[in-house]
Amino acid sequence: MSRQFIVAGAQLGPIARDEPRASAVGRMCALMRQAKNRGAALVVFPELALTTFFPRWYMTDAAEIDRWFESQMPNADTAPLFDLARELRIGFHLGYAERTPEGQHFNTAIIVSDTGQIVGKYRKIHLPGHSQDEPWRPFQHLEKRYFEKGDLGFPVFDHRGGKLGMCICNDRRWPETWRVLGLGGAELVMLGYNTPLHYPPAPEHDHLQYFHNELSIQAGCYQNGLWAVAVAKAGMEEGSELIGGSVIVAPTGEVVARAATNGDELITAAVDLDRCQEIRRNIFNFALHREPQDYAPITAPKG
Ligand code: ING
Repeated sequence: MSRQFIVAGAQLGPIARDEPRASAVGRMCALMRQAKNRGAALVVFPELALTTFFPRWYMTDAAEIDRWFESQMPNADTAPLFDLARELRIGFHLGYAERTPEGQHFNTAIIVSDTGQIVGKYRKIHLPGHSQDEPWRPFQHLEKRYFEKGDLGFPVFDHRGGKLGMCICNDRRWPETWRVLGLGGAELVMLGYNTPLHYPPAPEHDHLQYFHNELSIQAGCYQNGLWAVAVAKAGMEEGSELIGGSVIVAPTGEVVARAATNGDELITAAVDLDRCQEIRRNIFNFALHREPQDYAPITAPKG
């Protein structure tokens, strides 16, 4: 299996609150066909790609909350995406809200093979925002209310002759995310995000959201010698402006593809997984240069 292939990032524009999952899936199928036409072997869809970003609203009714979650994957709404992947022979990454049979709720992402099999799962660990209604905010960010912290760690999956990892949105801001994936041997990290332009606790940073997005991903790639495909749900969604700026970043930290709109848009790049070694054998040769005996505070318990 060639370790050189084309990856695609399928950025999505807004998904309306009342937009059926079938509509979002239809938009993703169109982007998957585009990706195949451009020779892509893998297409990355955003975080929570099936619905509007529902943590922007305060809800108390369990049934109302559960309507935003998937109890099975694939299911009737997402089957067309899995079927198309199998028909076109293209793999994909999908972010969605997962409700387990035991009733747990996670912000989840999966890797699906080009035969339509789920070959990897990740559950978001860094949950931003808050858990109680905060009426002072123009919109809520209640991920701590609706999701549990992920319980799968930062796994790395052997797939397509390489080592693929995932993270989700806020995870990308934390260097620990990238280092744990790097230590796991990840060569390509796929991630989706829903990032509001306005950050109510620090509005003086609003103009920096695109910069912080790229800064986080470029640093993660360079400091761990890995590729990243980072894909936005973007645009004005139910009154909340979400940043676009989907990017594909090389192990050198260079941005090799970037979205130009805030709508449904495909970006692609040629990836050579062997290029990770330019970094991992040299400047960030973990075996030679890391000094974990001096890093204890990083994993010391909080408080
Ligand atoms: N969204 C945002 C993110 O980390 C956020 C939350 C926005 C944090 C702006 C800081 C600044 O990109 C999600 N879904 O994590």
